[in-house]
Amino acid sequence: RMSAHGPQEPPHLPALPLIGSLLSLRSSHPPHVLFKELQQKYGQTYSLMLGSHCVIVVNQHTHAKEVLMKKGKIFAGRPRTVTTDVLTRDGRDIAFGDYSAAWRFHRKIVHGALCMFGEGSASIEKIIHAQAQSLCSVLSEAAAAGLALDLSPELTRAVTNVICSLCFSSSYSRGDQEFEDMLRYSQGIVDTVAKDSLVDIFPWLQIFPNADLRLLKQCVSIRDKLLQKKYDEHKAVYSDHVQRDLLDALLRAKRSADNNNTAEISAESVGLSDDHLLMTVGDIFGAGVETTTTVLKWAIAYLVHHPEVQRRIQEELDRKVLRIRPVAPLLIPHVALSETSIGPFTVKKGTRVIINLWSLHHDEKEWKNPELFDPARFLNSEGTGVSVPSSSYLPFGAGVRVCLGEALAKMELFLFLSWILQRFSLSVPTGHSLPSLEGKFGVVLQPARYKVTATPRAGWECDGGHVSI
Ligand code: HEM
Ligand code: PLO
Repeated sequence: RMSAHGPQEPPHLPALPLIGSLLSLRSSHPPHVLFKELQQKYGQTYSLMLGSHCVIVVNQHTHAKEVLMKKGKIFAGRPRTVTTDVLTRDGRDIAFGDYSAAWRFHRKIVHGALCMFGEGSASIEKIIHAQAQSLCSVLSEAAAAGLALDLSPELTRAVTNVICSLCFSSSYSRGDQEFEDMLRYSQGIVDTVAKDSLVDIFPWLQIFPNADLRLLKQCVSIRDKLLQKKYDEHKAVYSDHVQRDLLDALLRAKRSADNNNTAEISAESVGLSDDHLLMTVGDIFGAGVETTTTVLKWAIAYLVHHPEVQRRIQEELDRKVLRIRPVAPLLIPHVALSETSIGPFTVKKGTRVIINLWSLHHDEKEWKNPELFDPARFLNSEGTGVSVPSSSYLPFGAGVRVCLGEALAKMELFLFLSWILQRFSLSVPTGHSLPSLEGKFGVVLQPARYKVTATPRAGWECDGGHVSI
């Protein structure tokens, strides 16, 4: 498909006015799977119309890296959509906000705040340890009672408490009403947000229904009340001399911009309005909960399917699960900020680009037996260290829009899984079937609910949580 005749248009799905390429997108598969299949007919990089928007779909890693890394700044834009505008007060956040001075500034503050937790008594590692310990004691209780257990609520609480410590210096105990409310609104947001940019265009999900928008607005308003409460509490005790968490770091940046009220750096122009601060902390809180929890649930589902792997588990489990079930199979759509190209193909300004991570991670040319769960493919030939066997692997994206939580997420996945697997063997409860590995496509790819039996391993029978290290 390479051409010697200079720049050319990418292969295009048939399109009609108004409905765009809708007719070619009818399928019973979720979009990442359908986009992978369409390669057979249109090649690895092709374009289509979603309504009136031109979208390029990239299914291959060299083009993906050109978009994310080599031309990262050109493709750093984000589309504006009705639902993400509702969630983020018109894009005043990091993840769904367009490329701007405010976006750059907020990434910097978050990065700095997360680095601040590197060492010392409040270090991220210590916070995770404490949560892992309390998670394992809950598992012990269930194990002692011989119960089949849905790990989801306790995993979520452990992961939430880590990000809560980092954002707000707070945590939730079991049965906390605010925590229960958070779970409910967050699932409501996951089920509805970003559907209008992508999912609602697909006929089997119907045109984005009003009931969804109503639910989204309801959930966002509950979330905003929670964020506002944390914000007010922080403002009330704020001091320039102590920085406990991310929210303090954001407040400090705002104070110094407010004091330094020169024309160039007013609070609104660098994005330090109350709205911006709330939306940034909302992003980190939301991403901190939904992503890591989802990967842990996938990991455990696969380990229940593969007891032999469970026995052989070593380090860096995160990498291994992240290939087979990427949390964000289509990343977040990118937008070309100026006219450019991808490989031999011309790209007009304003074109949306979808990187299909699903295709990259299931590319038969790069991965032998892509649907096989085989963590050993990430080990070197001696089995002593980690090596990535293919460059078609980008679970956190890459370039200027790379995930901000990569280091945190890897630390959580490694510590939580190690703690659990050191102490327990996980298996299907008698009479239950194996967890489904299919996944429900949304802003994150979530596994269906399942139960497991946790059996304490030899030497850990007494009390899984209370150990000295
Ligand atoms: C963006 C993956 C955990 C914060 C992203 C993107 C991916 C991703 C694929 C989109 C990149 C793009 O659009 O090109 C993951 C995975 C995680 C994880 C697989 C867990 C296993 C986290 C955590 C945080 C976080 C724990 C919170 C600290 C963010 C933010 C963005 C982002 C703020 C938006 C960056 C931007 O648009 O500039 N992540 N993430 N993520 N992630 Fe994560
Ligand atoms: C999850 C539900 C929360 O209530 C709000 C929220 C904020 C940030 C989003 C996150 C949700 C889903 C996962 C996202 C994250 C920003 C980056 C991350 C989209 C919607 C990924 C994986 O790209």
